[in-house]
Amino acid sequence: MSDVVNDTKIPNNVDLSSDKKLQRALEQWQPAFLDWWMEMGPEGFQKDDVYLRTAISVDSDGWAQFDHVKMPDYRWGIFLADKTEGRKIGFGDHMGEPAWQEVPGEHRNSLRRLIVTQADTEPASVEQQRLLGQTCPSLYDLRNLFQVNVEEGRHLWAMVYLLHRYFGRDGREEAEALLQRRSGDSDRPRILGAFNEPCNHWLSFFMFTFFTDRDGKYQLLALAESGFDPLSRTTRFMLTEEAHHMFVGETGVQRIIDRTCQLMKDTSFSGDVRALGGIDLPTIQKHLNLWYSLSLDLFGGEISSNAAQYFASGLKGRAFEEKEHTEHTALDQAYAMDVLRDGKIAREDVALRNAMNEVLRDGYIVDCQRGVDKWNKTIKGHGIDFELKLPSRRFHRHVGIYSDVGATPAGELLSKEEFARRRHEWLPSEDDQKFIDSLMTKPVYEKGKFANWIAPPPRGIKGLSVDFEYVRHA
Ligand code: BYC
Ligand code: FE
Ligand code: FE
Repeated sequence: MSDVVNDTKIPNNVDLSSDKKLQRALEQWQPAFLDWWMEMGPEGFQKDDVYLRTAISVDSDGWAQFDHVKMPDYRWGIFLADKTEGRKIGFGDHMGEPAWQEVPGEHRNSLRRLIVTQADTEPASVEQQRLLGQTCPSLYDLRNLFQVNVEEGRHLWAMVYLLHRYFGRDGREEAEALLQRRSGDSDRPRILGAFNEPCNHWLSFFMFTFFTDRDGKYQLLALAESGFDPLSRTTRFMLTEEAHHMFVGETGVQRIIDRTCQLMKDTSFSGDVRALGGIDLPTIQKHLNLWYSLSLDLFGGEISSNAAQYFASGLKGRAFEEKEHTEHTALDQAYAMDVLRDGKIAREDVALRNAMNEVLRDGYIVDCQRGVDKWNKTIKGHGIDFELKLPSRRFHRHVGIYSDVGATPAGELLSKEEFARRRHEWLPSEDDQKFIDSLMTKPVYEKGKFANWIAPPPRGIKGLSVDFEYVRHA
């Protein structure tokens, strides 16, 4: 177990104090990070005491501490999972060689690009969510939002450490730039599409943490296989925190569904659940369609020479590369996928290495379906005849083969024009947005109280009761 230092400016288990130059550089980046947090982090809650989990080590049975803290005082630290002695590169052209402890010169640019892309999503999501506190449905949910936000901040720290430690001057410049781009800003946008989309109400927040944080899970799983050992170790620990983000999304949507179904069985229900202040199931389906399709884009093109090169070089593997695959070169193998030929769908074989984005997306889709099945169980449990469905992977795409055509949720191709015409059958309209905004105008700050459109959770955080004061709002 590597030693944890918690009493310095930057908590860490990477022996930061032994490298004074690095320590100074990171200590200089720290105030810039805090400035960014104050400007772009949760607006209106920086003085509140929030019951937060803080990572303090990578020990499986004691890695986190829970306490009320003010967010600007959160101890954002650098924690790498323990080193596996003698670890070897597990896939690609360098398979069997010792994992790299320093950046190999020939892979420097690719590696930096992967790390910067990963890093950029972390602050982006905080920016997207910065106003949500002002319409929170409860203190419990408010706390969960802030928990996700501070941990995305820590994920940024994890990547910035790699940039500073291993990429010299370029790395320091990239670390600066990470605090300068802004989600949704047309002049200096965040790198990936979904991270520039507005996430301005709680239904979107829960869909985002279910679908978009789950892309995070899969990308991190792929990077955890990396031959670049520090990247592997840091992403392995990030995955520990990620599980809670997806829990927030899955249970958040589930609780909205639960409440909607309750209202639909109320004696005053006359066919319009909106009239009773609930979110109707078709509107939930539309938001599912939106965030699922935006998140599918995050895996990149179906056929990608970048992905092939990342795999060949040993930089980015498949999820569970060691556990779930027996053959690790991915050479001389084909992956059959649907492609577009003359405007029609045709099945074609693609070299497996070039299909790595699609392979990762496949695993992601199966994982998403598991959650959707649980949501449907809730609906069924209420005896209501309605089923939520993941749309086809062709639906509403902006990256890859299907970005040039339109498609229905069932996957039938349409012209772009027809898609635009019918868009609001499948995706949230301005009216839907207005309706949701009208539900979520006021925050609920009373202990144990919940907005009308969401059911309370069955239990609180860390064994505490649901009516615990998770946020002491000044
Ligand atoms: N938006 O070869 P292609 C998370 C660009 S989420 C805009 O198909 P590649 C989190 C691409 O740059 C996880 N542009 O893609 C979640 C390329 O541009 P150039 C984040 C896009 O490179 C919630 C061109 O299209 N981690 O942690 O194989 C809250 C063709 O690209 C997009 C990572 O992403 C897009 N969506 O794969 C907080 C892991 N997609 O070169 C946090 C690191 C592609 O033609 N990144 N393009 O100019 C990667 O592994 C890869 O960069 C990607 C893209 C999978 C994203
Ligand atoms: Fe993250
Ligand atoms: Fe996350």
